[in-house]
Amino acid sequence: MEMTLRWFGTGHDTVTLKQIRQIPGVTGVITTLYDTEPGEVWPAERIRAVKDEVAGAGLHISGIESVNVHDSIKIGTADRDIYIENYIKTLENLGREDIHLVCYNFMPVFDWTRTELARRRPDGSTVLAYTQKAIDALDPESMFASIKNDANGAVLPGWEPERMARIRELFEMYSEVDDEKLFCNLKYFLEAIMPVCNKYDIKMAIHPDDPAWSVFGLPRIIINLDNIKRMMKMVDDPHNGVTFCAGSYGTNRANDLPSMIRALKGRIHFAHVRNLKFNSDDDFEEAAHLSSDGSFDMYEIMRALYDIGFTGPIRPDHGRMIWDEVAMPGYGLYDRALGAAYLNGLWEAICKSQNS
Ligand SMILES: [Mn+2]
Repeated sequence: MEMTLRWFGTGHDTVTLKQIRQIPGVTGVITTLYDTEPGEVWPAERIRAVKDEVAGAGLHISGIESVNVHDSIKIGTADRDIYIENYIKTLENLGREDIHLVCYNFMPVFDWTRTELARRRPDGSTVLAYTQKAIDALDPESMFASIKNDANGAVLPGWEPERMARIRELFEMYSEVDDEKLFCNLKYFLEAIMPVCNKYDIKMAIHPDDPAWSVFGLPRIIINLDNIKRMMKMVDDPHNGVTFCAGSYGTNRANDLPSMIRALKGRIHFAHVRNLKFNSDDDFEEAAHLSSDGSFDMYEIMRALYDIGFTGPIRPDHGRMIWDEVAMPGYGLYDRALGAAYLNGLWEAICKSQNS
């Protein structure tokens, strides 16, 4: 595996490449062109510029998170082929720049959903949290308002104001889309992009829905092993794989994370590893990465990745806000650096105990 950190780009991230370069064991970044809209073609010169910037800091681009998929593709409207064509052009431009991993998601309307961005924990740190009660009591618009007020001035990925201004319209557009239709539209998209993925050896790594169940009545499909298997089988190509996000699949306690990892051998292209602490089945908060701070056995998760011979990029995921840092919720420097160091420590111990 290669340890990486997500980086949103100069002007969009409070964390600098220089800081990332100084986290021991981190050699790559997972980045994006944060100011592009879903459906746009990413210009080759902009990809090259960010690649050069990252290389200039002594790092490299290990993958893209995300190239977002336009709603027309997810909904399956008549104009979807235009946006698929644009997506293919973006993939070609990435492939020509020697970038071979793209994370994306197929979640309708919202990306990840949390009900609090700064829940205070006993040690004074603040974390992202989710409680089903809050979802049940809110409509999507008021939820957006509360998320926005909590975001330390940052624009959260998947919660861009332009999108949220259209939230009613988006819900209306998805009203005819159920799980089956969404699967169908995902298949159509994957079949269209696989030739270019094969040509440039680009691994597509779908990110799970977070939380891994329906929110506000919207369809959600990338939520458990059965559905991932269905997705991989319907377009059976090694480039059609997954981002194994422990914190997202782990929101559903029926998902056994280490055994899912073992079942997905060969098709996990990217891993997000983080811990959650459950207060009840429908209330959880994002703990420190350490096993003892949350509900997951992080050793067993890393061990499963080791056992399947995982060689792709891995990144610590959302961190707590600690040491008075002000940053995009979940994406500060300090706790993610601690997470990377901890995961690297687990990995070293697993490697040495296996080889001794
Ligand atoms: Mn994730």
